[in-house]
Amino acid sequence: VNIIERGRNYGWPRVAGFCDGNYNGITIGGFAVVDEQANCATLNAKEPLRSIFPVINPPTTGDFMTWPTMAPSGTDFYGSNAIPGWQNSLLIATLKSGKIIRYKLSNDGQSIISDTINYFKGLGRYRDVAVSADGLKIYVACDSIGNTSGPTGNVLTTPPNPGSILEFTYQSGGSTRAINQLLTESKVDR
Ligand SMILES: [Ca+2]
Repeated sequence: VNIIERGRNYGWPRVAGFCDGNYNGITIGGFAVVDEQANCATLNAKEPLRSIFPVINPPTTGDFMTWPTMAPSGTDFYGSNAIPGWQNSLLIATLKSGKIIRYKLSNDGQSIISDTINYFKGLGRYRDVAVSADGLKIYVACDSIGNTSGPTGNVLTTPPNPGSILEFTYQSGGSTRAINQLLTESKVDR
């Protein structure tokens, strides 16, 4: 999670997360990261507010589930005051162990002031998240296939709710639950 600034570089695939060297010697996105700190300097890379979570000692082999990053995908901003405590939050969909992550932002939106808060956790691959105009419903687009674009592609397992939009409705005083599968398409745009 980062703040876009003109003229800065955001690193991938020469930098993963912070400029901490944790991917030195690892190939990511088809690019061999020899010296992450040097890449940061060369690129004028801007370090993130939060990194979701490339590990300190990433594995060089193995299937995608051994890679601890949550594989963030689509995001939306929650600006409503409909759900208590949620106003001014960033919502992020993740592809691996599907979940919606919420980060509470500072009033000026320049920093994250919460831990990584998880919702709707399941086995689906969540491609995108959107909020209804009244702030009471959260919509989640699910991937239609399990395949990935990285070196660990060719996952043949079909994820739950393939090609569907899930609707979650906030109920005051209760918990959020998936109550409707609104529509099923042959494929959600990737
Ligand atoms: Ca790093």
